[in-house]
Amino acid sequence: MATGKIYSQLLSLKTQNKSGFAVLADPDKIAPADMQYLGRLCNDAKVDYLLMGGSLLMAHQMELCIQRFKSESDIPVILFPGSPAQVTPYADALLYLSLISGRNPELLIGQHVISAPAVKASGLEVISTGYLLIDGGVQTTVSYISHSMPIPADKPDIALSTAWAGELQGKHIIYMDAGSGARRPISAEMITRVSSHIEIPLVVGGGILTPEKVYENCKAGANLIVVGNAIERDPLLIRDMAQAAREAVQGKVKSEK
Ligand code: 1GP
Repeated sequence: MATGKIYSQLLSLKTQNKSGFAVLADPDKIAPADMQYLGRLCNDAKVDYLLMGGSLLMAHQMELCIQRFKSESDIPVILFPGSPAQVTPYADALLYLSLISGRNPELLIGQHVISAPAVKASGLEVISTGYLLIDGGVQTTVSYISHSMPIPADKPDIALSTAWAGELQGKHIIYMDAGSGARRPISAEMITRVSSHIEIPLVVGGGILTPEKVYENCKAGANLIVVGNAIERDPLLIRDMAQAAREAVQGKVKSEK
């Protein structure tokens, strides 16, 4: 039963045609010492969530990173785990990902069985997530690691059918990801096709580099935009990107009048 605080916020973004903005931090790429600075930047920009996770987790610094961030910020931390080893009660919520665009049973159910006891014991808000990998023009780490083929970028109907299947199975949200470092982010056309036909919130990420693209994706129907790489390169983008997500909402309201 999905009744947690963060899920309620995401649902109300969906029902009000609004969008939020989340920063993705990969503990393999950011030093715990930089998490306080990131926390202050996220506070100033009024970012909605910090997502934490990575495909590899070589550095084993996830908990320290979360603690440092939380020492500066009350912004909720949501785990976006690359493996069950990344589940930690230090966060607020967990995207319980099922890679429904792939056909790898380990990522559809196997890893979930392994991680279920730890997830139940964690006390985290669990957000069951239908995760769709979309072709971003380059083989991404997640596609390689997951042994799964992404959905072709020019097949919005396959994305929609997959999202519908996730919704019918009871997933709480759909997350469409072109993969970190994607050369081509997900098209506005695909976002609109999926968003306008599902009742649950839609998260979009992968290869988003500019506030303009954030704005376009929000207008197209994304309820939460996730950006990692571009912000690692230029943390000062956070402010304009978060603002673009908020402004896109006003654009929608205006165009509806
Ligand atoms: C989150 O994988 C994305 O969905 C993040 O992608 O690092 O390319 O922003 P970027």
